[in-house]
Amino acid sequence: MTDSPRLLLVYPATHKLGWVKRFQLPSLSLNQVAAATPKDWHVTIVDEVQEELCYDGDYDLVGITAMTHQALHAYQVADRFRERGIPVVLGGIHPTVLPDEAAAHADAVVIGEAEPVWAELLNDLKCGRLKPFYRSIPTGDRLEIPWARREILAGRKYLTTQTLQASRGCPYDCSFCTVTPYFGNTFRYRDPEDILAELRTYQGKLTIFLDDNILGDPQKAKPILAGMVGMGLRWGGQANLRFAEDPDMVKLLAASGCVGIFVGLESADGVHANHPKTSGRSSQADLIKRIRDTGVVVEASVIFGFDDHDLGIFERTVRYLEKCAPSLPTFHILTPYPGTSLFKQYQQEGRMLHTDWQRYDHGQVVYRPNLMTSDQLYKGWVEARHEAYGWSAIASRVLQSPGKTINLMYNILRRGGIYGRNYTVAGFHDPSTINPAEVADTSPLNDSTETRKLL
Ligand code: B12
Ligand code: SF4
Repeated sequence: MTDSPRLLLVYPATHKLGWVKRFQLPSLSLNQVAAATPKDWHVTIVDEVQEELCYDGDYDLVGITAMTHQALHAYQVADRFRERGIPVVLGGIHPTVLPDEAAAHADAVVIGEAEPVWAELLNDLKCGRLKPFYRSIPTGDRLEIPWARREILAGRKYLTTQTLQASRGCPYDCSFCTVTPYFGNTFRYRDPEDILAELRTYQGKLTIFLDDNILGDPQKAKPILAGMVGMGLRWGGQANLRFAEDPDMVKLLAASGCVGIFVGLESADGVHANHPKTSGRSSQADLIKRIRDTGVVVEASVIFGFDDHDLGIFERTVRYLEKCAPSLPTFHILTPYPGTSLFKQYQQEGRMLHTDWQRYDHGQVVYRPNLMTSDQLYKGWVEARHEAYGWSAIASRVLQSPGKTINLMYNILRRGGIYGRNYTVAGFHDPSTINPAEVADTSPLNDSTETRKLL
């Protein structure tokens, strides 16, 4: 290893994006790894969404991040560097939930958050005693992490490089979500002063909080929002709708410079509707209206495919969303990700169709739904999106919001994405390409020794 060792961090891309790539965010996952790297290392980040990855560079270590849909490509990238004798570390949500699988393509796997174990791993590498697994387990209610190294991204064309997290973890433990089992069942917040000090260094206005639920603990979120009042930032993030039960919180949200908030409604009706995380005393429609009326754009997400969803769910959801009138409705197909309790349940019931991870992206059906076929689920999702982004539905939503021009613009952009997508691309969604024999492939996943230790 040279005096100034060289680290390459890779964000794998699964498909090419056109001009839309200018509206993407850089990988905070990799930037936080960069920030946790001792200063004697030279760090390069390559984001395949934005640029070509060159495989013949001279590196002492390559680190690759992966969500589930990126995992197979991440393994290809890892294999190519390892063929050249360059050690590879895999980290991120997918290697965290399936570390044994990832270990077949890596010299080491980081299970969980990098910060507590990264310096030790780099030191072990220097000493030639790299271990196969480094595990960090979230504890306590404080989050102490270094500021992301945004200077590494200088000159790159992203929507903004001003992304950060105020908190990690979430106690709600939704059956379809990977966050609680792996990032902790409490909200761990950073010291508000540290967050505000970081925000004061920002040069531009647009800022995105990448927390799972930035307003999840209102007592902890309020000092952060109060400190942001007057900073002139325009920020977005995601949260659960419940915060809007408190009218003061909604006012503070708008005053702090929030321009858009993403909330999960989950389901228009049935078992997954009115989950305690989304609502309590007031209806979801009232809560959405309360936020929207302050001028903050509300993007509300629903999921299709829960076990109590029958064929009527698509129509009922579209009508329900007309009533709630979020600025932007978003539709997802239920995706049981590995590591979730839903995945385990469906696997035990023999309902997982395959483990082609590239298809685990909320836009394809990877399991057998209960009250409809997978094809009906897919078609219902396509049709609901088309209906919700028809011109009359857009007009009705936009007319109910202040900031009509900006709302119209967002809706037209989203409509372009929905109507412009070719849903018949071979292999994109074609249940006939799924080999039922692959169902058996899912069974060893729960036997992963590393996964068992983590759970
Ligand atoms: C920001 C975000 C995005 C951004 C990513 C932008 C970018 N360039 O990174 C965008 C909007 C593009 C996105 C898209 C999607 N996302 Co997303 N996203 C998130 C979110 C909210 C935060 C991720 C983040 O940046 N966290 C901050 C960093 C610092 O934390 P971190 O990623 O956990 O990284 C730490 C450790 O994991 C580890 N680590 C991570 N990588 C590496 C690498 C190495 C080498 C090492 C050592 C360590 C390490 O160290 C880091 C520091 O502690 C997470 C929720 C979550 N809690 O993870 C969902 C999440 C990752 N997304 C998810 C999903 C499903 C998606 C979509 C598929 C959803 C969809 N269809 O709309 C799409 C994929 C679109 C596509 N085709 O690419 C799921 C992933 C589930 C899974 N098993 O894969 C999550 C977990 C949300 C959830 N609640 O389930 N997402
Ligand atoms: S509230 Fe959101 S982040 Fe929390 S467990 Fe549920 S889906 Fe995941």
